[in-house]
Amino acid sequence: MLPYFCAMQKDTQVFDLINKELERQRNGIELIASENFTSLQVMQAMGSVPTNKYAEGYPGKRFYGGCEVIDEIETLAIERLKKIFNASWANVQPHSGAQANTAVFLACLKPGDKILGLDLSMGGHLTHGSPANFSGKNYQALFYGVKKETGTVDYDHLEATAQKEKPKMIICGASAYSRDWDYKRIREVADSIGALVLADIAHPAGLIAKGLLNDPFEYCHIVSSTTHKTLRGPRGGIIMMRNDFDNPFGVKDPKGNIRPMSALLDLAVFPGMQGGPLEHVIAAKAVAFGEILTDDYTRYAQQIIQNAQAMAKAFVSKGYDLISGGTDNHLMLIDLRNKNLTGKKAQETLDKAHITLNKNAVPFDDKSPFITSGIRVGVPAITTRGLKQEHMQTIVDMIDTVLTNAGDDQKIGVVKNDVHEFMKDFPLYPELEVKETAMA
Ligand code: DSN
Repeated sequence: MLPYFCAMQKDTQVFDLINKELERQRNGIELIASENFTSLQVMQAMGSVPTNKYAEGYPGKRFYGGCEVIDEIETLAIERLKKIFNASWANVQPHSGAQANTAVFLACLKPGDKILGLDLSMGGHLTHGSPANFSGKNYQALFYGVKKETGTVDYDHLEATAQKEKPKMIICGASAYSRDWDYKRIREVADSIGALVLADIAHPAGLIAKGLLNDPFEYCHIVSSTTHKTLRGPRGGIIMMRNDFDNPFGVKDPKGNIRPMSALLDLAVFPGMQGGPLEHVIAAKAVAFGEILTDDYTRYAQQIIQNAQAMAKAFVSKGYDLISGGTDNHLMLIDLRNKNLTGKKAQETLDKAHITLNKNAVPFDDKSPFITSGIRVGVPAITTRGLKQEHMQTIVDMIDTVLTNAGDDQKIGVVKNDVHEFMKDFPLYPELEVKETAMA
């Protein structure tokens, strides 16, 4: 024990709560599309000594001494990430996906420039221009949507808006969209007006990494992502490019020099909008990237798609209205209006049975974002736990029983017990012990 830690006892208050959270994760069925379970070694790296180190700057160019090992860690993370996506440049320092997008905007645009993204109410993301977010406050945000008849991106509308408004940047990517993207078409539109294309692949990144979805790097100038969704790493963000290029809009570095995009992006992350990087998280990112480069992860990504398709089919067979009729990726968006339920009610009722998902606006929703008409269901986390396509029907049956008996706590209680029994066959972190007291 170090001298100044002597007075400290183990903080049972906090660790009991952490144990309770472990039990919650173990017992339940986790269907939040943006969540996953990292490996133990990813968590070990996250809870490790690089958390003690300041390392402002980049490998070989730090503002602090003693960064030689940190440099090796960060370089390893960068090199592994570049290999995964066949990228030529990457920045692993963004603390989150929102930070990654903030840096891209800072590097590429001037305040007041026009951007064009998928409407949040149609499946887009806050950082793609929502008025509540920096992206909608500092930039002039325009939106495209999905077609009412098909639920798929309305590329004609995107193109018409782009031609009329001439945004400087077109953003593709979503947080609640179950179909693949036509990056080629978006790039053609962008080229016709001299715009940049940012692909935010936070959700499907793991599937893209393994070639199971279209490759955004072929057509999009810049690609951002989180690392904790399908990529199954620690919570964090990343920015990548396959080909570097000079910023076409004359954005300069702090010294007034025109620089390649890679340099401007690095400067935008630090010192532009972050200080010291979270090197313990970067170490955990490196571990996760190493896992993604394995064949085991390839099989995992393939299983995600098989599970999502089996689950979508099971929902459709029970009369659920899936936006776009199905899925190409890891998630599905369900309109519950034909079941006379709101998203809020569904989420809260399923929570009682320890089935966790989130309410979500559906395209052309008539309810507020706090109520919503839909739910978003994703399979990355249950796939990590080892569930296969043959288990998807069981889960949909349990969800359906809960939703069709929303007022019947006794029936929901029975499902909750079934959920616990079912998930015992898919142990989560068996290496971690839970104290009796925390299980009460
Ligand atoms: N909050 C994330 C999601 O659930 O998709 C997006 O940032």
